[in-house]
Amino acid sequence: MLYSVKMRSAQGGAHEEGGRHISGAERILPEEQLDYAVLTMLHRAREHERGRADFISLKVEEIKPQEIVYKPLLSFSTCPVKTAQEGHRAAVAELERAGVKPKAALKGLEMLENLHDSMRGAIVVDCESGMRIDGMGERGVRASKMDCVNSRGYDEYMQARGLTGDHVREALVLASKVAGAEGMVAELCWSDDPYYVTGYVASPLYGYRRIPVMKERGSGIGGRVFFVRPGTDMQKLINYLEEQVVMIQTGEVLTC
Ligand code: PML
Repeated sequence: MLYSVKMRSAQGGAHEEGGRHISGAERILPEEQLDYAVLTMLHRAREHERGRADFISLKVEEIKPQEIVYKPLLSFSTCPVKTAQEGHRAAVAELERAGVKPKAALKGLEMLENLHDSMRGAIVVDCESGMRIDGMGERGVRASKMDCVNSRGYDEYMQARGLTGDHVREALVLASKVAGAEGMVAELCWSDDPYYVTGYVASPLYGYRRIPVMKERGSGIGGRVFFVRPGTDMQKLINYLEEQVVMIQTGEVLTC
């Protein structure tokens, strides 16, 4: 049996009482790995570079096998950039290549640049008009309930490519779930961790394009924009991203 473990932490009280979001994490794991996962999350909530959390919520739920959908891991490659300016240019080019109109790509980028603080969820934007269409305010749409089928195999796969750490591990799994949504054209993301400047553009067509520099060091603002085709059923999309349990697997090494 698998279990979903979720952590969210905030400063100044709970999120729903106006507390500032500090960190979040989520895993889907077999029972024997639960204790370790809970302790790791607790540690992460208390040690985060965005600040000291005074509210930590941990939720553990059983997942029934029939609730699970399987999706492939996105392919992975890196754009050679050295500055945030180059990173933004590369991101816009990648978004356009994936099918986002130039105006919409720039608008999405601006939305992330102009955030006053990080959002827990993502902004959803029409890939042609560049209009925000989720109507979810400061909360945004949260991509949740995903993990990889074989955690150890996935860690080995990442390490073999020189990719270590929670950020990239979690981001590639999340991006793989997001790219599997109906109507999804591309995702733009960079981290809200002040000392982690990497971001990415992910798409069903070109996979996970990692962009090593997307912001200046020290900036605690980051987030995600999901670009979708006009006419995408938003209720269905939100339900998939927030509620559908998705386990990610690759063709060869990672399947159990
Ligand atoms: C995050 O930390 O929330 C996003 C991380 C984005 C980049 C991950 C990477 O490829 O290193």
